[in-house]
Amino acid sequence: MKKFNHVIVKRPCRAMTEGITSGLYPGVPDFHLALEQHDAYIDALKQCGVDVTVLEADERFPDSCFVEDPAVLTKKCAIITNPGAQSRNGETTSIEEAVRKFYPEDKIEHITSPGTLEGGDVMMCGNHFYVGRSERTNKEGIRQFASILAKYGYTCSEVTLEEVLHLKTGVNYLENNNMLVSGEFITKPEFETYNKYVIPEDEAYAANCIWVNDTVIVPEGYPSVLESVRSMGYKTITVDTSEFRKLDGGLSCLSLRF
Ligand code: CIR
Repeated sequence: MKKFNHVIVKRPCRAMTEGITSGLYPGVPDFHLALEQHDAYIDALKQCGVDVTVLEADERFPDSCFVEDPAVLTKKCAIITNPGAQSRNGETTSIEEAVRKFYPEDKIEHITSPGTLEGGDVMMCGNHFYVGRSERTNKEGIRQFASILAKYGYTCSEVTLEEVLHLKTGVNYLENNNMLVSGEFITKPEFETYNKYVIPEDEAYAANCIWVNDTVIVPEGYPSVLESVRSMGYKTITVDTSEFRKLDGGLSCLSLRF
């Protein structure tokens, strides 16, 4: 099934060494290795049949390669978010410029203060969107998001989270009713009706895989997740994300797929 035609990514900047980190995966990112890993990520996406728009690095924003957070792109509209992380808030300007090439002006919506929302907290399952209420995404942000989505015929519901940065740090939808769940998301009632694949604790990082047109990109180094995803019948590609992981970034954070 071809669902996505376009992808936007942004090159990592040298300042990524000062990006936000919880310290869960220790170490300072190696910028040159990050660039190589980013190249491989772009290659993997191209193999999934999408065109890839590559935005230039922006040294003003250390975390700006994680383009998933400043926007949510749907079939019918683009929503420019209002990132809850102060140091990331200005990332929206250049993302909006990029998004304008794909969406008409009247289909570009905004989350505004005091609402905050980051795209990593948004998981699209068909026409329904789950939104994590996190340290980055607040109640007012979710209220605005839901009312924007309603205009376009989409529905939305809130998921509480306590243990992880963003919703998609711990749960990801692979289409065909298949969902990868880890940690606090394993027992959430809202995911009961999906075919849940439980991620072992020692491979928790790999809950963040991405489905792109029937191929699933899996982070390198997580054999049991890779095997589970293959057993679901998907073609897989692995990409090493070790340098982004040091900043709590996963595969989904590195692109906007639409
Ligand atoms: C941050 O803390 O904002 C970045 N270091 C990582 C962002 C990861 N993005 C995502 O999960 N969508």
